[in-house]
Amino acid sequence: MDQPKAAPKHDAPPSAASPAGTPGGSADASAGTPPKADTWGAIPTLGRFPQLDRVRYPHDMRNLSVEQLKALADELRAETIDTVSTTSGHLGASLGVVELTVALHAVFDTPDDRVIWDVGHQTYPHKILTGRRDRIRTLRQPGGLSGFTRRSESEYDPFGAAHSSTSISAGLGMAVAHHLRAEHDPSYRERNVIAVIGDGSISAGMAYEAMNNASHCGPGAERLIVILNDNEMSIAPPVGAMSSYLSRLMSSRKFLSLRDLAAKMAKRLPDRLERTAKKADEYARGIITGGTLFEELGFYYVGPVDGHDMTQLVQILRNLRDADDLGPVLLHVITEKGRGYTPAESAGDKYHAVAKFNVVTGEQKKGPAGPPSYTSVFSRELLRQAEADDRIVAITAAMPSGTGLDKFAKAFPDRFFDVGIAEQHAVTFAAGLATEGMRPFCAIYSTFLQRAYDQVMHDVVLQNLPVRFAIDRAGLVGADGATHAGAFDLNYLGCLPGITIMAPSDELELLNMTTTAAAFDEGPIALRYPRGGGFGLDLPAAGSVMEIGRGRIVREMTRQSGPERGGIAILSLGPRLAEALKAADMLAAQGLSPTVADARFAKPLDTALIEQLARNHAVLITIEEGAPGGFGAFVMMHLAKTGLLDRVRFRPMALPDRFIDHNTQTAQYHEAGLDAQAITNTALEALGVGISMTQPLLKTAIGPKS
Ligand SMILES: Cc1ncc(C[n+]2csc(CCOP(=O)(O)OP(=O)(O)O)c2C)c(N)n1
Repeated sequence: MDQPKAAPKHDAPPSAASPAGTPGGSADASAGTPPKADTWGAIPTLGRFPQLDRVRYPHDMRNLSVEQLKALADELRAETIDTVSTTSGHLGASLGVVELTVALHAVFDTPDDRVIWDVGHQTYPHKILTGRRDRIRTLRQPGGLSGFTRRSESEYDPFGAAHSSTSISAGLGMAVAHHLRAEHDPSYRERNVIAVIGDGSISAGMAYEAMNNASHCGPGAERLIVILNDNEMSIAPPVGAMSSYLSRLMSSRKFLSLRDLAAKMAKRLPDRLERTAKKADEYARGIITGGTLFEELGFYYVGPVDGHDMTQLVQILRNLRDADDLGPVLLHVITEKGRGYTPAESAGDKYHAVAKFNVVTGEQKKGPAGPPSYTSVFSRELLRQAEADDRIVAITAAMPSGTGLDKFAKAFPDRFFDVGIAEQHAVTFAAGLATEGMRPFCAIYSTFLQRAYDQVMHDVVLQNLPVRFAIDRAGLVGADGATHAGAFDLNYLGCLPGITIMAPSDELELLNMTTTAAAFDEGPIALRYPRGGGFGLDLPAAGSVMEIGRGRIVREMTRQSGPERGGIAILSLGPRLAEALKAADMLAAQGLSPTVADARFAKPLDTALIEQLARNHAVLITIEEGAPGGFGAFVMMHLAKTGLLDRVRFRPMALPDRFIDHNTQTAQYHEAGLDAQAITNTALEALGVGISMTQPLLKTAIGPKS
């Protein structure tokens, strides 16, 4: 592969800011002075980490010795810990790749060479080394850096991520594109493409689709280096045959030795020597014993390698960079999640995702004790149902604790299935279970269920199989941002014929909807509920079965505003009901008395309720925690078909037609225009009165649409 050029082509920072690492500059980092920039001086740890202070961009590292890189890694780790202690976030994965991050940026010519991080949750050290240290403490904060990779954030993020297992496909596309471009433009330099993927993420089908294609994809693909970051952890301990295979691969071999490295250079040696070295290479790589799965897929397998040994890492990466014709490479690197921070290393979850914490003790800050989460209410009721009904089974795609199914797993290990990061398989597996009379609950976050859309349509809904979709994290989700927002499930499910879709307005409703789903055998049924806590309602010991497709009036208009119909109706789907009720109070303060209804079902619609609201009110507002084209659109369609749209002033309120960045959930909904004030404004505007009006409304203002 190409040697990296002396100077990167990208828009490099001023060399004055990085004297030690300036291409051609002194290899003695101690000769440099810390960079100065507008916000650089605001870094709270500046001065504490001498080696790190000299690295603002990767080219500042390219002349460092291995010893200096080791020192840099130690400081980078400390900076990462210090940062996440104040921001919260994905700590464990980031700590595991500190050495790998340093070695990659030291050896490869980033950003011209592309480093793609799968999921992107392990990129805090990468962000610190790629010009973002001065903003790293804005990570996941409003207006701050994203918790994942993002093309718009940095040229060092060649591919945006957050959903797993995309890196090999994207990297392959880039490698092939580089080749095609170079063919037509001799001045275009082909680049190395490195995809770093975890042992959890490599369990997903998409990774295999990419590997299956890589060695047959044509010229360019040979520049792809897949680095399998094997820490024997996903969020939970990884599951499945692939995970066992990797463990066997790891334990059956010693870490790659220097002899193996020499063998990698075999092609450059004279013939006889080449043969001997090649033999050693084959032996070391296990080809004699049948090779690895990756070799069978056409990859040049190298490993396993100690991912915390900087000396080895740098040597191996250099060799891979400089070798010309290995084909697509798979470098198997063994790392430890949470490495170098005792509280993380000793925690069961390796601090995969942490709240703000005390650096000395590792103790995480607990938020104020709030009401139980929707997740926990679902989990508790499902357990109760499963105790009484042994046909109930639960499926998660690598998210046992996030979905609350960890408790189910403990109570009913035989009826619990963690299928790995494999949402597509999870859905069709559930379909198979349903064909044989089981009652599967497939608990998947709204955003990740997007992966399994065809399976939902083709394998479940088309066959009318009673799979229960427990769709957690529906709506806006806060600090994880747009990649994780559950914004689209009402749209992508709502258009499927025959599916039932429920959305609880509070935790009591969720309890009853879980009970309803358990009892519902007539076809596919989904319940979508949000991230976070409910309202602290007293919950009965058991839920009750609801009538399918029947909403409820929560607050009835008390005063008819005119001789005919008049007034406002707000029809809410999901937990925006609380905001609708607040809006009703705000409107009441202005002399209006809206009707507020809870739709409960996005499908089938409660058409009787909708028609009643449209007939008896001048204004009908719908509100939902989803993108345009969901519940409001279904209601509008019904109104249009029945002619009621001609009579009522209909105002659908949904998320705006753009992605909402990370922020608190409350701020996100405010930005989206879906809070009580926005509902109030919408109502007043629909009535045709000024929103600043404080006097009680005139009867004429709330008469029917002319
Ligand atoms: C499609 C999809 N499903 C689920 C997730 C949630 N998720 C985020 S990280 C992660 C575990 C990844 O494990 P691994 O690749 O081994 O990386 P590690 O965190 O161990 O470094 C999961 C399941 C996701 N990001 N994308």
